Amino acid sequence: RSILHSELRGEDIIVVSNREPYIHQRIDGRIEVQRPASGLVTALEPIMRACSGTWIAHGSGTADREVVDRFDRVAVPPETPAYQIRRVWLSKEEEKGYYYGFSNEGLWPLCHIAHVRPTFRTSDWTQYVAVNRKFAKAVVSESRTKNPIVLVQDYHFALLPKMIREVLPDATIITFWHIPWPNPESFAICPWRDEVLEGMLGSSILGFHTQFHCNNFVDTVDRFIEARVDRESFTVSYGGKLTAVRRYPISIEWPPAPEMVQKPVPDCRSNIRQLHKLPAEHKLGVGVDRLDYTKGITERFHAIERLLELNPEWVGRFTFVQIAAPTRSGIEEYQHHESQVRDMAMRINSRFDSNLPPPIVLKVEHHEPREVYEYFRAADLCFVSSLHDGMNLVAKEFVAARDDDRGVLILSQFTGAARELPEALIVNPYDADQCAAALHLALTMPADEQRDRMRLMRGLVAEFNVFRWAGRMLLDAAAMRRRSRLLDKNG
Ligand code: ADQ
Repeated sequence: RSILHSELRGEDIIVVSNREPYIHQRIDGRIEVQRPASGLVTALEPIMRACSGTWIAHGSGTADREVVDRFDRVAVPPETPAYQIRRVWLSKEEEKGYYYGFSNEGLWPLCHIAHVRPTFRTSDWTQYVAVNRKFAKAVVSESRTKNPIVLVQDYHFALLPKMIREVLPDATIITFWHIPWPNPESFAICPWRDEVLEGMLGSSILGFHTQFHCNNFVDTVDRFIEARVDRESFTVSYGGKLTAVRRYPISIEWPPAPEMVQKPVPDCRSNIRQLHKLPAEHKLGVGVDRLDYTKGITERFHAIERLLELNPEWVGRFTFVQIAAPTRSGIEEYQHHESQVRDMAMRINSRFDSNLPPPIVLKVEHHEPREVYEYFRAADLCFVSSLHDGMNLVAKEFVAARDDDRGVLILSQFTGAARELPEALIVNPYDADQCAAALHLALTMPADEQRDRMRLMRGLVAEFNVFRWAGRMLLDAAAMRRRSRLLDKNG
């Protein structure tokens, strides 16, 4: 952190993300400030605090006139202001086309290949272009210099790098794509494929979680646009500008904030069991996800059903608590998915003896991070069964929560995290029998094997924590800037 501080002191740093790091909104007549639970905010906030930069984001929450006027620009964090939020307000039509439409009905399913067909509407695309332009204007007006460092976050802003580059040719633009990048054939169906690629190639550095996603991106560029791809240095040269394509696996804060792990594990175990009226020695599994079809929640439930069919000794002795945060509920596919998940939990529970504790407890609600950690600390196993996931922070959070070196992680092979945590029980979520076998193995795993696996995973998360993720990107950017200053000076 101190290296970052000295490298970046005095630099003009701007972050752009759809989601804001703090939400100011009126609740019962009073303005309240909330901090949304978001890995992205955790990752970038220490940098913003250190560099006093500007964070540009979509102003969400209930924005009445007073909120818009007073909090268009505001210094945060509220208790010790260190950097600025600059909000971009969107109309209902803009939000519908840019956020729900092209971002989440187009690019999200396109990049995840979770067998949900992407929907591409010209009207959504038009709003996506307009909103990217709106954010580009905000970046230009917020930059104090001609060569700011701009950190562009995610698939909501594929066009932004090029738009910024047109006005600020010397900016250092680091774009991080938090979701997977598919193979060229899959990406090719996007009607605005070339525009998206050209937009992203406005970046100086383009980051993905895994080398596999970097390879897919470079293959897609190579296939569809007139760019020079250098596979030795992993750079793309397009329109006289060079983009480095790099792997930066995201992570979580380490050590975890003290309040997350304050309550001793035995207390968490007994509290959560009492809360759900389960006997003291009852086995507990946990899943924590946004209620998103890419997270494989129905496949997870299917595996639990298969476990109980194949190993009936677990009926009434094992309960899986699924914490599912509602998400994107304005989109039909998500409403459909939510009812599918609810129906499946009910159907499975009704198959087994109703006098015994149920196999599945489904909680469709957001929880405070501290509550999530309490479940992690109380559980015998955590099951992450994403059908495709850029990284998956839940897997790393479970590991961070287990300072007792106990608990088993079952992890989908289709997450970025699986490449870093091979000591988890790695599964194919589409294979219910294999997942059921992993559940049984987890429930019967001896303590010393749990400890050996957990220690290796904790070592990895401790070393490659979120500060390293952000730090490596920024240090690469700083080196790039030093090099170009040197070249400028020496002609
Ligand atoms: P997400 O798809 O949102 O992130 P993930 O990485 O698992 O997925 O992060 C979810 C975060 O939300 C975690 O911090 C988790 O604890 C929290 N969360 C989930 N459900 C919750 C609930 N019910 N209540 C409270 N908190 C909850 C995207 C990509 C991922 C990538 C991240 C970061 O899809 O692949 O890992 O960005 O780059």
